[in-house]
Amino acid sequence: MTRNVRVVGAPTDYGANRRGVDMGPSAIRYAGLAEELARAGREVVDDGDVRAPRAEERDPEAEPPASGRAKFLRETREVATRLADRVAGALDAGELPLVLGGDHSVAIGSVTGSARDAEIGAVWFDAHGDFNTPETSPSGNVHGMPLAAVLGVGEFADVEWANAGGLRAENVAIVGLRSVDPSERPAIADSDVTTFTMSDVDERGIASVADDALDVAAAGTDGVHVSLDLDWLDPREAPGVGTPVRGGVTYREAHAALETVAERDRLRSLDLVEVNPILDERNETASLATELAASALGKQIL
Ligand code: 5AB
Ligand code: MN
Ligand code: MN
Ligand code: MN
Repeated sequence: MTRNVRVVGAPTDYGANRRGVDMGPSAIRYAGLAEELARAGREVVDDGDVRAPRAEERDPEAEPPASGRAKFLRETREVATRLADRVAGALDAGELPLVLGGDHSVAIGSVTGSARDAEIGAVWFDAHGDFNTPETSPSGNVHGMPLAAVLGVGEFADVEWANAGGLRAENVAIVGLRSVDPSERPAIADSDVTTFTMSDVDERGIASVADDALDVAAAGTDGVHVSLDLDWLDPREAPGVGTPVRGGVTYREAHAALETVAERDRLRSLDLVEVNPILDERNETASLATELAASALGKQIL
């Protein structure tokens, strides 16, 4: 199944409350995304960016919304709903949507779009759990909440635009976890998501962990959404991220995991998020993102 790829940028930093990650889509394109995906044998159409509200256009009087301690939830909603329509449209056209973040709050849009007319699973490659809610979040930043949001955890139960109807927690696997907030931990433990920590990667090897994660996401579903937060990798490999955590996967482990995604051939939609070119060194994190996407989309060495 070699579906054409439709690229959609979501240039927002509201979820991270930190400038720079909004330039991720430009940096990833500039790093040669189209050429790299061509090497994976894919036809690529670039759909441009969804419109993200500019900081200058915000009406400070309109805050805070009924969102407790979540910052910029109104802006996040605007981007997510536009993105969800683009992702669903690409899938309707038989294409594979590739979403360029932006901070990880954009995954609310890609996952809800991908799960609009299908039962899906998700593999979350990330140092973090992204399982906070407005109540548990230590920062108020929505990029620490997208998994809780799409699964309707806690106060997100009533936030319809953020809930992904076609995604069940038992089809979600988080891979590479090494930074979980004390307030976030009980929600992960109480949920049916499957977690593979860096200790699991150490003990079992990435190939076996990635294979199990795909089993979880593929079981009984129509396809798998892969959300790749570049802080999943060790900061030595991926310095251009806003919330780096030491002890991440290596360059080779990352490729091996995404090659497993390609081998299993269940990929439905893909995110590349949290690339911050202001913090990067010579655009190498953006470049790495293009390479990893190519591995997930079937690029072969021989
Ligand atoms: B990312 C933290 N848990 O909620 C929080 O990069 C960090 O999308 C979240 O994984 C990191 O603010 C969010 C401390
Ligand atoms: Mn994340
Ligand atoms: Mn992260
Ligand atoms: Mn297996």
